[in-house]
Formats: sequence, C-alpha cells, structure tokens
Amino acid sequence: MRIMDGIRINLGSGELSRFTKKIVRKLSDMKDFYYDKSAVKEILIRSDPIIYEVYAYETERQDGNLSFATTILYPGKIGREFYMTKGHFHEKEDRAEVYVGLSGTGLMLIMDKNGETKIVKIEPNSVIYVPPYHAHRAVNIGDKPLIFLAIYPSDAGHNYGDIKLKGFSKIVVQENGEVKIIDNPNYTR
Ligand code: S6P
Ligand code: ZN
Repeated sequence: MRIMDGIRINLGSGELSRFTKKIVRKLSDMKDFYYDKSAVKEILIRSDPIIYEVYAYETERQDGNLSFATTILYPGKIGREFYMTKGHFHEKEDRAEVYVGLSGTGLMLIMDKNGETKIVKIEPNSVIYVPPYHAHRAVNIGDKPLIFLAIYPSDAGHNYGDIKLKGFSKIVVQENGEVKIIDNPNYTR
C-alpha cells in the first residue's frame, strides 16, 4: 500500500509544501489598523513594507471541515507599535481556532465582544486556544519573523470590519526599549 506524504511546514521560511492560497499583506493593505496614522503616512511615502504572509490550505467551506494556515509575521514597528496581523472576529462567530507557535516570539491578543482583552505568549511549541466569539491578533515582539500555524473550521470566515473600525482595546508598543501593553487611544466601547 502506498504511503502518502503529508503537507510539510518549512520551519525556516514558514512555507507550506502545498497550499491553496497565499496572501501577502503590505502596510498599504492595512493602514487603518495601526493607531499612529502619521507614522503610517510617513513610511508609505518612501516604501510599502510587507508586514506578513500567509500560506493557507483551505478545504471546502462546509460545516465539519477544517483548514489550516501558516503566517510569517515580520519584525518591525509602525511608529511605536509592533508589526501585527489585522486581527478578526470570525464571520461565523461561534467558530473557535487553535494556534501553534513555530518560530520567533510574539503575543496573541484575544478579545471578547465587550472589549476585554487577554494576552498570551506565542513561542515555539506553544499551543493557544481562541474560544468562539473572540477576536484574535498576533503581534511580533521579537527581532526575527514570528511563524505560527492556525487551524480553524473551514466555514469560520473573517470579519475584519469591526477591528478596522475600532481596533483592539489594547495595543502593543515599544517604550524605552521595553514591550508595553497599553490602552488603545482610538478604541471606544
Ligand atoms: C484564520 C487565522 C489566521 C489568520 C492570519 C492572518 O482564521 O486566524 O490564518 O488569517 O494569521 O491574520 P488576519 O487577521 O489578517 O486574517
Ligand atoms: Zn481566525
């Protein structure tokens, strides 16, 4: 009997050996998501850095199916705020998700509907559970790419609208060389 190869993750680059979709997110694709709008403008005059890339293996969007994706979130800052993913609620809000840290160091922001945010470390071999009805965002607080695997129901979908509008209640910034979690001045409950 033939033994099939599984899909492999290149732990150096984060690339999947097989994927159905690749996303490249540049600063210009997510300028509303950073709190310091003038820092965004300033950077975009000169360049349009890639903030993160996603390799997704997505199966048919039907109840019961699972999909998975690796994300490579580069190191850097926009003003004082660390590079991060857009972050989203799921379109089907009752869908949960699991994250597995593979490389680099980051934080996961997990926020409920009332704006209560929990923060969990993402590092190699850490497993993070994102419960249903919670928005989630990854932040790279290190100086290497942060690479993680996400496993989610194929019909979960993404709802970026709420986050684009209000952001998360907390943001992650650098202050005097240290990582600080502060209230987002633009967030309204
Ligand atoms: C999907 C899962 C991840 C993210 C990816 C990019 O449910 O949470 O694969 O899509 O990390 O983040 P975002 O917020 O731009 O979709
Ligand atoms: Zn998700």
